Amino acid sequence: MIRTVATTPFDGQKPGTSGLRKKVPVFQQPHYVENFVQSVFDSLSEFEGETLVVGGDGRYYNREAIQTVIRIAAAAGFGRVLVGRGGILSTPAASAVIRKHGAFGGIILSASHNPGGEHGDFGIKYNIGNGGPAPEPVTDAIFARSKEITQYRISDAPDVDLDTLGITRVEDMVVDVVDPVEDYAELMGTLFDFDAIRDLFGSGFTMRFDAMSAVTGPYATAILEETLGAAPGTVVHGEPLPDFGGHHPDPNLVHAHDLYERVMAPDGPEFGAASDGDGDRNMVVGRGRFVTPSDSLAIIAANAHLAPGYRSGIAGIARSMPTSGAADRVAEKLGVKCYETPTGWKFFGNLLDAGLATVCGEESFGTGSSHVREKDGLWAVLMWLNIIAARRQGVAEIVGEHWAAYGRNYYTRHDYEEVDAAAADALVADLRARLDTLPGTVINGLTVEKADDFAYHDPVDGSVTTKQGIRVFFTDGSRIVYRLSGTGTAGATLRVYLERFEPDASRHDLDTQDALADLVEIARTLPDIEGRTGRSAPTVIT
Ligand code: VG1
Ligand code: CO
Repeated sequence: MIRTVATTPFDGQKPGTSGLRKKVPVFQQPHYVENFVQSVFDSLSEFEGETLVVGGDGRYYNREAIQTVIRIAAAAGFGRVLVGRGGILSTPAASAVIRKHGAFGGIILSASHNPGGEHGDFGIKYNIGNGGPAPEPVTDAIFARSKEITQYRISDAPDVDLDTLGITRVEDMVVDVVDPVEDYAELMGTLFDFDAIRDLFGSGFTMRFDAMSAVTGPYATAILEETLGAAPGTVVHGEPLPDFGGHHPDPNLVHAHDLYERVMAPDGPEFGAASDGDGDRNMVVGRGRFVTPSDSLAIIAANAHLAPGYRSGIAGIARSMPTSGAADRVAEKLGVKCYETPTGWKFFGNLLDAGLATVCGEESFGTGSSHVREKDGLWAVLMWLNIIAARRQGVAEIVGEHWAAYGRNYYTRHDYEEVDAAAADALVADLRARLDTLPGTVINGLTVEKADDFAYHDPVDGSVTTKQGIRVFFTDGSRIVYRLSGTGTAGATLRVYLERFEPDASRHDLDTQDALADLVEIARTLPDIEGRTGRSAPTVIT
């Protein structure tokens, strides 16, 4: 039976950079999930009888939220729900399933790289029919609806058995529990030269893939070990756990440090990779060389033609504004455009749909392509394996040759996490107020060339998105960017992005923090980070 339940709005159900993210206890409040999901459906139209894809990264509260989504979808009139077995679907796999089955959209339960568990974070994200995150007009409508909601409609059917493949019904709606890996693995097989990668592993190439006890484990095991012949044990922490084993499922030099150390050891594996909570991020490290995400995007773009799915070349590149300019240099050489978008994958969707870009990336360990509408961790890893197999070179050699050909963009990001939100807002507002007076100023020997607040003009739908980050450019080509995170769940996180281009190959082997030391100092003092936030050093440096 379908019941109508009276409810009142909750404050703050505003989707951020990538969906609604809050602490688990917030989501556990009665009506909280129901209100948000009903607000999503109330903001959409003409989905009667259509298919909705549902799945998540397996974190704490995943199964409970999925049951609620299914009951509300049935009451709203969806014809079919495709849900991953065990409630599992990585974010890129959900995108692939939406696209392959022509679904109306999808609901992804994840807080991505944020920690999980009973007191950790949870999240809900709506993706549209192209497989990508809902664009701003849709998320704005969802938020507006959440502030006015007075009732939701829900089936009182019992829980669906999420662990058994096959079809059941909730009211008139079909619920199809599907293998979470199958469609995704098939898609990967069409993009990459699996035979060449199989030969690579067959010749003794060693790898360690750290799934960080998050969603990518089943995908990586099926593809790397079972399909491509990587040695058993190549995938570690391969079982998705509700609390990610108590770790922070963020693949970077801080949270995947163990992987880094192992690959750097002389007797370690030749290649290491890791993925985040929901499987859309990736970290790539070769013996003797960590690859920054910005470099990874550039190198993938320059070598994509080596993979069968991209043999005819790429139409264009897109990168988020804070991502380094390394990809721009590749685009220039290839004679294609490089688009600069605000942070968050939702801004790539239009460019990909319009065929303007093929490869996209963000400095935050995200790379992907037109095969789905999300960033895709395992895709990036397979692309690297394909490139390594085709070039018969190791990661360090490939990166070294890339820098020699294009120059090196030294790059680092300094995060100040959980700072006082008002202080962070004031810091940014103050920088914004100084934009006009900064040009010409000399700080620590560097001269400010220009400064602005990044605004994006979408070339496809003409929409304008303002206030996407304060940029300070220096006359020597260096750049500092300041922006506030839109994915945190406590206080504010100030992100400071630093970059300097170095054309001289004899200076390509410096330590990144050393190479950028003067810029780091300027970045700290220009807005007086310590005075305003009480922090003398960043929480996380990547
Ligand atoms: C961060 C990253 C951004 C990424 C987003 C979602 O956002 O900076 O590049 O798209 O996370 O990634 P923010 O607003 O906190 O800087 V994920 O893997 O958390 O979906
Ligand atoms: Co993620």
